[in-house]
Amino acid sequence: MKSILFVIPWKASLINCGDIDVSQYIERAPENVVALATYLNAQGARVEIADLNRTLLSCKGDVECCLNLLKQQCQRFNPDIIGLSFFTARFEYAADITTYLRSVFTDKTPLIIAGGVHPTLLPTITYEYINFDALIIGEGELPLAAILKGEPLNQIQGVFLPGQDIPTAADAIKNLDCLPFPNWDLLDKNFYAQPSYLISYTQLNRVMPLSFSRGCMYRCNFCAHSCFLSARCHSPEYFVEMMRLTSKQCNVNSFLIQDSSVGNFKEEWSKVCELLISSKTNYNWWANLRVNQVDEDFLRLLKQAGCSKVFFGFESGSQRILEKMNKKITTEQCYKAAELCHKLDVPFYSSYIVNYFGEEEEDLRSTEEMILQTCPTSLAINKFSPIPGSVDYNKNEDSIKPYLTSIHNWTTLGMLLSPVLFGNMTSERFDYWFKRLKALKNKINNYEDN
Ligand code: B12
Ligand code: SF4
Repeated sequence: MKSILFVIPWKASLINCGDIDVSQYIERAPENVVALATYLNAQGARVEIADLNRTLLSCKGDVECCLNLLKQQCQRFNPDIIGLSFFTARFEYAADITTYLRSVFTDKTPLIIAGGVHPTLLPTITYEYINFDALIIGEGELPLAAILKGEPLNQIQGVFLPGQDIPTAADAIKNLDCLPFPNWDLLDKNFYAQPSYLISYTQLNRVMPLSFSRGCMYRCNFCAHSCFLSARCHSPEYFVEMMRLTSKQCNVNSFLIQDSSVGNFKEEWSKVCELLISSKTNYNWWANLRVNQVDEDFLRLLKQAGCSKVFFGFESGSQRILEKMNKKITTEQCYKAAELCHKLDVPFYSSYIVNYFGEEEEDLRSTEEMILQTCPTSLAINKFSPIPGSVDYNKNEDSIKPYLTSIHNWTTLGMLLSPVLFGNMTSERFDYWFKRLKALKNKINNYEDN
């Protein structure tokens, strides 16, 4: 079987970061690439990960030093295939890294391919900017296994070659339990497990991310849901064993459950909770939950099973805006979810989007009111950007395109930093409201830190 080196491009904020407080910078461990690497390794492939976030931090933000270390890893490991994994926010850095890799190999260049959210969503645009040998559309496990076994690229489902017209997605793994448990030794697990504000938002525990399910059955207009294939979950028994093994391997008792919402598979997640309670684990965990899936019994069960914080996407205090977003929740459900959290003493984080299409000052006033009345434990205020993979991007592609004149602008869009105002107010009034809500956020989050 052939060998593969996965490359994870760095994130923008690490460039030239210098000597920094690492706890402010560590993000979640890249569970997706570890899952892929573990799977291929179990099939007999030689696998390594070049985690350039980790490397760039150890180089104190010096990109040249980071690329040099990547070169040394390539020379030592000598892979047949190099596979980059990236979402839109790292498109630009994937281009820089690929150009560098092509200059490093003077004799036999490995096959340089890419997968992940951005190549899946925008394969043709990816080829316009980056000279990849192949792109993988959708979940990487099955096509990568076929490539590593030496099957011809043009016969593998999910492989999109330069010059081809229509990409087809790879088959999704139907039974997630057939995947091996993640081998965290494939990256610097101690680096990722160390306490970080970016992961926990406040509680500083050693923590690792884990996913019980993949995909989402909702279709909110602002979300890049078209990168998901069907929604599936592990069996509760498999997942609790995955927690146990990860806890042992990484010396953590805290987990961040990455699922879109643990209420998407409510019955199965309830069983996970029951297993955690009956096996008397002392794990604590945080998870996303949609407000339309909250009820008192479920929340009580989550708490009893170790849930120490719930993440809600309230998105807006205005029902009109929630409907425009196709969020399929009501403001009443948001208030009710917050009330239940206070009643059962479950800390919660609520996240809002501002600058949405047609937003009026009145809508922002309702958002402010919701924040004040629901008293979240922590708060996020995000400016809306039509992100690739979302309905909002697809519907507005023509008006967004003129702005996308360089790969750097794609990065900005991918980081949700579009400079365009989508609401119905002047930029002065929007700035006024944005500052006002941000100040509220700082007050709430600081209060929690103390
Ligand atoms: C975890 C996560 C993160 C982590 C990343 C952790 C890490 N170290 O990599 C963190 C917290 C850092 C993060 C940050 C952001 N994220 Co995020 N994140 C996710 C999340 C919730 C889960 C990703 C995951 O593990 N999925 C499960 C695995 C199985 O799926 P996967 O990642 O797609 O991987 C499969 C395939 O894509 C493929 N594949 C992946 N890599 C490769 C490589 C090769 C070579 C091949 C062949 C195949 C392949 O195989 C994998 C296994 O089947 C997704 C939503 C989601 N549910 O996917 C959003 C998501 C990826 N994030 C998104 C966004 C927008 C962001 C932010 C911009 C948010 C923000 N407001 O700042 C930032 C950007 C940060 C930055 N500056 O770089 C969007 C991306 C949209 C887009 N067009 O890029 C998503 C899709 C959320 C959404 N629904 O809108 N995120
Ligand atoms: S925002 Fe959440 S609930 Fe809505 S489609 Fe995306 S992942 Fe699903």
